[in-house]
Amino acid sequence: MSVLAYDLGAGSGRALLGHLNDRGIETSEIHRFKNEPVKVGERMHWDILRLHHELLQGLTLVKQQGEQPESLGIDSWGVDFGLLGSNGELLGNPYHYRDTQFNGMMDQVRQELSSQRIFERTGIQFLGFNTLYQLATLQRSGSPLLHEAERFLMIPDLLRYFLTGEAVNEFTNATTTQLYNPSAGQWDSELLAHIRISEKLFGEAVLPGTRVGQLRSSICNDLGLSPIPVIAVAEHDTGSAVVAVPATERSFAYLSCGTWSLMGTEIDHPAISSQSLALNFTNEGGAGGTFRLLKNIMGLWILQESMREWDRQGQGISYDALLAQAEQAPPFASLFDPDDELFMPAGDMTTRIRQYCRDTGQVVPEEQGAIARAILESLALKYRRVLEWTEQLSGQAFNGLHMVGGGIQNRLLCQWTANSIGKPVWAGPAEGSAIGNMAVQWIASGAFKDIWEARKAIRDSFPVTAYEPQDRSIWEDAYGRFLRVTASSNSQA
Ligand code: LRH
Repeated sequence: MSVLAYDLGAGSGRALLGHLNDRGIETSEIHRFKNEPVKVGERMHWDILRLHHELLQGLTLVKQQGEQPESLGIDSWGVDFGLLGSNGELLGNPYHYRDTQFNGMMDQVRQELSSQRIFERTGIQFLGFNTLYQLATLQRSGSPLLHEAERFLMIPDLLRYFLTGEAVNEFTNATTTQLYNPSAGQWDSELLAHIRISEKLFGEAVLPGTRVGQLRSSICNDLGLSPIPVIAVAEHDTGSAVVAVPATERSFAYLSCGTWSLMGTEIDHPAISSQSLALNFTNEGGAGGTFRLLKNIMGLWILQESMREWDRQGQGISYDALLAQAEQAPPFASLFDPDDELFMPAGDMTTRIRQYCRDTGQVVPEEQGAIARAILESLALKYRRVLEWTEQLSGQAFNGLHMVGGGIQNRLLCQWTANSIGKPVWAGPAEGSAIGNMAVQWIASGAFKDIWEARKAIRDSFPVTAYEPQDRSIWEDAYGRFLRVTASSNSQA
């Protein structure tokens, strides 16, 4: 029972084959490729055709290994999209959500419609790059794309369309747009009308696990493959990652840890309340009728951008060496709110960290190790804040935190997170999104009854590392300082 999962993250994309047999799930990486945005002038784009090429390359390698997967699925980050014209071809290269052209639009639309109204209709947190504000920007700046567009597809929908010829929207990603009304189970006419985007661009959003065509015959012929069914998985990568959380208890807290840190809990119905709005929590659609009550935290982006900056300056350092230096740097010298808007754009990250520390009267970190330490401690402390909010909003008390995603390879971050929250951290699996992607394919084929059966198989198949909290009183003190320093930071709650 092999399935193929494509998972496109910031930085890299991967094709993984998953085998399900009596011993459980085994995965093997077939293909790994770059997924780097391309800047043209001031605009930042997806290199979408290159990615399509890499997906085909993955299939070629699958074939060379003598495999014939029973199905395939694609997941990637939310909010970004492509538009098709009347001839069914892609119009332009999709924009990347970190493109600065979208800056400021969220405040404008919130003023016009009120936050309550948008939140009541969608349950989605306010992030300046949500599709709602991306589309409003294009409309208000007179983008010619919208004159021509006949169909709106999120990135995994689009890549799936390239593979199958079927243009179909998928539910988990649809909810990330802040244009989908989960109570009504459809795209929100009022919000679309307000930003003057035609409802005709949108199709019914199918649930994760829906079969949406098969690999085009031209691709099968070129590659010598038999037709492969294509499944709309939980195409939002966070949705896939949470499917892969190896929880035993029904109510659990998770942290999907990669470029972004997504922390929250799984719920059955959107929790749309004045408290969730005030804390800027979201209710994203998940697989198996679930929702994710969670909050975005800026995540390892800040560290990754710092490392890219050092590379550009010829001061590149390996991840392992950097973490070793961070461990040696003085503790809690410089704390900041990772979610301050200051840290959202790409570029001179270390300058901005130093500026924040200077402005808040703290030690200004100079060395690479000191900067890395400041980032990781600040993230761990922010995790505590958001975990407390998650408990408050959900009325649950969690006895530990599940961490999944590539960020768990950072053992320092896992340990410091346990120290900060004062509860155990259970880390694994690292390839959360790809494994959740596979799990939904196996649910679709009937190999698993539901996500709980899938989670049991994941628990039995992948190692989970437990981190017990240490140094509690030092971290308690640091948390008090963190709250004071970050009280006036410029973040969405
Ligand atoms: C994580 C993620 C997150 C979104 C962001 C754009 O990869 O999908 O859930 O908010 O990217």
